[in-house]
Amino acid sequence: MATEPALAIRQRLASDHHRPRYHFQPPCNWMNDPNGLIQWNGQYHLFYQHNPNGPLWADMHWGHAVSDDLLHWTDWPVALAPTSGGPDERGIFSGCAVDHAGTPTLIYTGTRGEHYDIQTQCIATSDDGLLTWRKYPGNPVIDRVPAEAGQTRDFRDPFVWQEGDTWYMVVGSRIQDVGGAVFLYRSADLYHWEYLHPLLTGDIRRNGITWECPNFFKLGDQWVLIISSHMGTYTASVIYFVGTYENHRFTPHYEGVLDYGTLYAPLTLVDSQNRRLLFGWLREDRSLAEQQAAGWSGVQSIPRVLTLDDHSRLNMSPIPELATLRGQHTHYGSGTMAAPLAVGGLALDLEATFEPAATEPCGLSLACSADGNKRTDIVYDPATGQLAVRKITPELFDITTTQIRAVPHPLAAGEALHLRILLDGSVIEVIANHRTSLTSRIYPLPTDDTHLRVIGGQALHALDIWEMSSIWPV
Ligand code: DQQ
Repeated sequence: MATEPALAIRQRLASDHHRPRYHFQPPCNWMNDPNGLIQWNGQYHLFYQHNPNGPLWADMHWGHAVSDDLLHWTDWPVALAPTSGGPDERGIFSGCAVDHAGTPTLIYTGTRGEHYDIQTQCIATSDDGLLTWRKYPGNPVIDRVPAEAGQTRDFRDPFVWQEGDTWYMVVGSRIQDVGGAVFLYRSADLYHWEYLHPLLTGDIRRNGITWECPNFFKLGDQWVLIISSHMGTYTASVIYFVGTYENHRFTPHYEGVLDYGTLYAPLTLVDSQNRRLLFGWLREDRSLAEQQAAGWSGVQSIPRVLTLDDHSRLNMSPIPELATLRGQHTHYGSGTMAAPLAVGGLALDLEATFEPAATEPCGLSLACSADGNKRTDIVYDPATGQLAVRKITPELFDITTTQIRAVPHPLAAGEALHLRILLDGSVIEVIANHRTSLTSRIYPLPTDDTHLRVIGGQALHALDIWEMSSIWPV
């Protein structure tokens, strides 16, 4: 199904060392949210917010890629494009996919109006194995925001599931002057929807004005609501709530941050192994002019397997399939490792365990110059209980440039620090102790800065480094 032009474009851009080698992105141009995740006849389908005509956000379509293993993807044709005069004429916004009694069905937000002022929920189906899609002639299936929202615009990103014979949908929105909200609907046939009530409403001061991209699902014996909060900052914008769900009422008892960095608008699916998998859009961290010049923007995270721990915290691990991309392996045991280590390139999977002393920071410096002056530090400070990603560029007076993100990561008494780090060109996914996620992008990234250094080597217990192979046949 891969088309020559797509592969040719990938080949042309492959020498751009900012581009990831083992994370999914389209051949070129803009991508944001993952959409419509579904496994069909064993194959994983990833749809995504896409501008097929340029590297900046505009004119939203749904791009489409297919995979047998969640790692190697084949580009399929664009699945959904705006229809002039239709309810999605201004753009196809985010949504989900379901198996409707054997019919693959996409449920998405159609937008109209110059400022996307009219947002409605629409449906499309496929009868040729998810290749082409036919929009339901009766679209939209939900045509207005519930009156209690007190506003008429923000109403998007349907997430649908089935309980027995009944379908349920949550839609991201807001209640004027109150805060973000997720509205709950019910349907017997997927096409006629009855509004029930807000599933949850936020506090405008704490968690933002508008909630986007809700996901609501059972995990173990609890229910989890994930929302992306449009706060205009990079901090704590993907939030989750864990609680009970009875009589269509959700009562959260725990609130956490899913990612503190550039991961946004995540979407989940359950696969045939009964795993709840999460993909997230890894946003860029460079100017629009640089994105335009590069010809591409946006990356999908490596899918993560979600579980809950005994404290109701969401735990996340990159899919175990990732191990199949691991090549050259280096292992270090405990003890000081002062000298910078030359590692093979900028596509690495790392696991490190530290037993932090009371005061000494520990962690790893990645993408280091040989002299160690230029680098990106991923460092835990036991004195503050904070984990940070800090980019050091000496040219700018030894101070950080693009980013320093320090986030809370409290360790229990006697708990070791575990770091899982996926470095891939300009992408860094950091997950500490399976529960604190801090994704970042590194720009600019000189090609020769491929050393690694341990910070606080005395605390190092074990370090494993794998060089990763590319997922593309170019
Ligand atoms: N992205 C889509 C919206 C969604 C937002 C538009 C989140 O549907 O609310 O591209 O990144």
